Amino acid sequence: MNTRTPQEPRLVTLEIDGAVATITLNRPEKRNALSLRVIEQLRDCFAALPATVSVAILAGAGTHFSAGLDLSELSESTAAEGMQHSLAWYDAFSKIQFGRVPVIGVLQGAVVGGGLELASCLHVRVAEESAYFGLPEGQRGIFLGGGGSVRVSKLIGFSRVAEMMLTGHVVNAQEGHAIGLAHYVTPAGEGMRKARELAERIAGNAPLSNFAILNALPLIAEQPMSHGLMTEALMATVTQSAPEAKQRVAAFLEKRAAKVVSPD
Ligand code: 1HE
Repeated sequence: MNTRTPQEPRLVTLEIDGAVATITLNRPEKRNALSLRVIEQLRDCFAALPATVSVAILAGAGTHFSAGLDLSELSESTAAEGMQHSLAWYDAFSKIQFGRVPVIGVLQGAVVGGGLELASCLHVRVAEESAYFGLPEGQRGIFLGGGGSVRVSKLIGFSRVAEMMLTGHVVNAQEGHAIGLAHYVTPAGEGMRKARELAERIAGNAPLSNFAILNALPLIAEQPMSHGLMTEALMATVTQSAPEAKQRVAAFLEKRAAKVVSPD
C-alpha cells in the first residue's frame, strides 16, 4: 500500500533492474534525515516490491547515508505520541529485516543515530571509506528509539553502544568494519558497484535458503540452545527436502557447480 499523495515529494525512490531493486533515501538536502514520512515511504516501498525482485539495495542520495531522526519532528507533546513514533519505526524496520528479500546497504558519510539504527536492520553493509558511525543521542538529550538498543547492541555489544552514546565517539569506516558495523569497505564511489556484485550472488541462492537466513537465523540466536538446535534441524530438513536443493547438490557432485575458492 502506498499512502503517498500525488503532490507529496518522493522521499524514497525505487528502481528495479531484473531481480535487484535499488531503494534510495532521497532527501539529500536534509542529509536523508528520517522524518515519519520517510519511514512510512520506506515501509511502503519494501511492502510493494514485486515478486520478481529477490534482493534489494538500500542507499542514500548525496554525500551522507542518513543523519538519523529528523530532529525538527521532536515535538511529541505526550509520552503516548513518542511511543507511537517508535512503534512506527519498529514496524518499518521489522519489515525490512524480516522481509522476503535480503537487503544490502551502501553507506557513505554520516550513518548516525536513527541512520545507524536503520543500517543495523540490513543484512549486508557495504561502507565507503567516507562512512562514519555515531550515536549522538546523548548529546541531543534523547535516547535510541528506532530499535538500536537491540539491533546495534547485537552487532557490536552493548558496552560499545554505551561508550559511543556517552562519549560521542565517532567510528570510522575501517573501525566500523573491524567491530562488525560494516562487512565491506570500498573506496569512495565504489559502494554501489560492490553492492550490485553482492546482489547478483545473493539472487543466485535458493529462495528458501535466503528465507531461512533472514528469518530462522535471528530467531535461533534468541532461543535457548535446545530450542535453537531444534529450530535449526527443522529448517535444515525443510530446505534440503526442496527439489531445488537436490538439483543444486547433484550439480556439485556431477562437477557442474562452482567450487568454494580461496578469496586470495
Ligand atoms: C537535519 C538533520 C537531522 C541535518 N534532523 N534536520 N542526528 C544528529 O544529531 C545528526 C545531525 N546532523 C549533523 O550532524 C549534520 O547535519 C551532518 C554531519 C549529518 C551533515 O553535515 P552537513 O554540514 O553536510 O549538513 P548541515 O548543514 O548540517 O545540514 C543540512 C541541512 O539538513 C540543514 O538544514 P537547512 O534547512 O539549514 O539547510 C540541517 O538542519 C538539516 N539536517 N541533519 C533534521 N537529523 C528514532 S530515535 C533516533 C535518534 C537520533 O537519530 S538522534 C541523532 C540525530
